[in-house]
Amino acid sequence: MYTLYSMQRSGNSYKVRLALARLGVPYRRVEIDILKGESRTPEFLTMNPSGQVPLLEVAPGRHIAESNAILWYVAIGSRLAPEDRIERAEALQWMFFEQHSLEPNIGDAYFWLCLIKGGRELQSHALEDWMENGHRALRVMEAHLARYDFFVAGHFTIADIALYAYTHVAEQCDYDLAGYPAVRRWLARVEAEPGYVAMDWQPQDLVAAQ
Ligand SMILES: N[C@@H](CCC(=O)N[C@@H](CS)C(=O)NCC(=O)O)C(=O)O
Repeated sequence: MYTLYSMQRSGNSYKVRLALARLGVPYRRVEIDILKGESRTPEFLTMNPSGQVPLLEVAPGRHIAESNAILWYVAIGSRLAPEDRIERAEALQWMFFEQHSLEPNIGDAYFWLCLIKGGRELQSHALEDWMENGHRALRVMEAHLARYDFFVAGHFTIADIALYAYTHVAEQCDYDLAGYPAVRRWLARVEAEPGYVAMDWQPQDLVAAQ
């Protein structure tokens, strides 16, 4: 059985929980509180030198880091991971876009504005850039979703999961989605997918952090 090192309010961790729920794959979840430095202990760094969650143990001593790599690992062989050569490249294209255009802006805004007490004041110098660049990413998504129901392959895939994680919390951290009707319709489509779980959903077998 997989062991997932995850933090409940981490969007990157949520991607993996959402994929595993959709796939119906059972796993042990270890809650890691990054705010208490639990991803920076010597034990954790041995498993993931980046000191970040999510991290998936796929076999004893074999760990995969990076949320979008984990999505590929768990989804290959299912309808969530396109097999067609072009569609696979398109999924990768959107997942790289998520990591360089969406997550560093909306993800950082979410972290500092929603998870860190006093974060707004601490990061006031960065807010303007996060807003400008986050809206730029949302405009790219809006243009695509005005033409297509999902990002790739005409159906729900790991590209949607990757992009959903931080887009669905954007309004909690100052991004007004009123001007993105296609993005809002897509968020609702993702939420209507079978096996959908919300960010605060937890599997039963929680294991205490070591
Ligand atoms: N590119 C990585 C980013 C992972 C990441 O930023 N994780 C955050 C939580 S969302 C973390 O563990 N931060 C703790 C730290 O950097 O000390 C991914 O997609 O998994």
